[in-house]
Amino acid sequence: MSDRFHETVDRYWGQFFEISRTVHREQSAFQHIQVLENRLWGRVLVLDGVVQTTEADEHRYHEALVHVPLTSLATPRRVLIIGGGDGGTLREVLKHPVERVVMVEIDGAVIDACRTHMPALSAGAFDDQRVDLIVGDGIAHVAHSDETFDAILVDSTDPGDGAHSEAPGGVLFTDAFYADAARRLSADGILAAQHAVPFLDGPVHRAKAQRLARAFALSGRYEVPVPTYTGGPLGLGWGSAATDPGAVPAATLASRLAARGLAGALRFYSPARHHALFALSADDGIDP
Ligand code: AG3
Repeated sequence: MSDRFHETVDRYWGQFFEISRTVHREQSAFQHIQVLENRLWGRVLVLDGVVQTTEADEHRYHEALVHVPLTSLATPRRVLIIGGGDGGTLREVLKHPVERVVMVEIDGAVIDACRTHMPALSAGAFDDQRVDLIVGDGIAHVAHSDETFDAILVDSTDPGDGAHSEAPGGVLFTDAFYADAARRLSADGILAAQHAVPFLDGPVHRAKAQRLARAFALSGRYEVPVPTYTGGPLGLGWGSAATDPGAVPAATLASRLAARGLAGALRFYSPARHHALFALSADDGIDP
């Protein structure tokens, strides 16, 4: 029998992958990094035992994290990515007519592993002239930089509070971080952040939503179905002083996509999908 990788995201339940090949395995200064190969999903990035992204379904997550906020904005010019070491978020951001993207990833080893072993994720994005790549602490950057951005995208490991509270992503979800991030946004700018799987991790997701509500005049959440994230759709949170991404009319989204050369060019995201992602049910672990 071939080797199996068992995910450790939940204590009581999970998933396994047949490993056709272990491509890379390393303990970095921050976390355990694996790139595995599976016949169904292609290469799989695993950090501290949790599946982060696979070649076959990564586009769903990255398109939802990026195109929901960026298509909700009339003129997104400057974007800050916190995390995102695999490059998928950066690749999607660069499809918009942005002028500058600052990406702050704490673990250079993730960037190197993904550029080498999962090059389709970044697809050359790290070489784009518009990109300023910083290997460093995103929290410190947001606290100390005085640059403002039209969008801030938090593409991290899970927010924690449970089995993975020690993960480097956990510290990105404090009141202080969101307050600093709110100061770094332009007047109509939007922050979007991954917030783990609500059905499995309801209390964590609810706590993050409450923090967003304290830091931003407008805030809310949406969800994206990604097959290799177990336990139901992945939750995302958003915050803004002035733009509600769930309330932008489909016709506006469609004309922006067309003006940016993106109509029909994306695999998952569309104006209809945009609004579908905001249609939440009461049983997702959030609403008591
Ligand atoms: N970051 C989000 C991974 C979420 C996994 N969590 C889970 N299955 N509970 C992905 C990084 C991709 N750029």
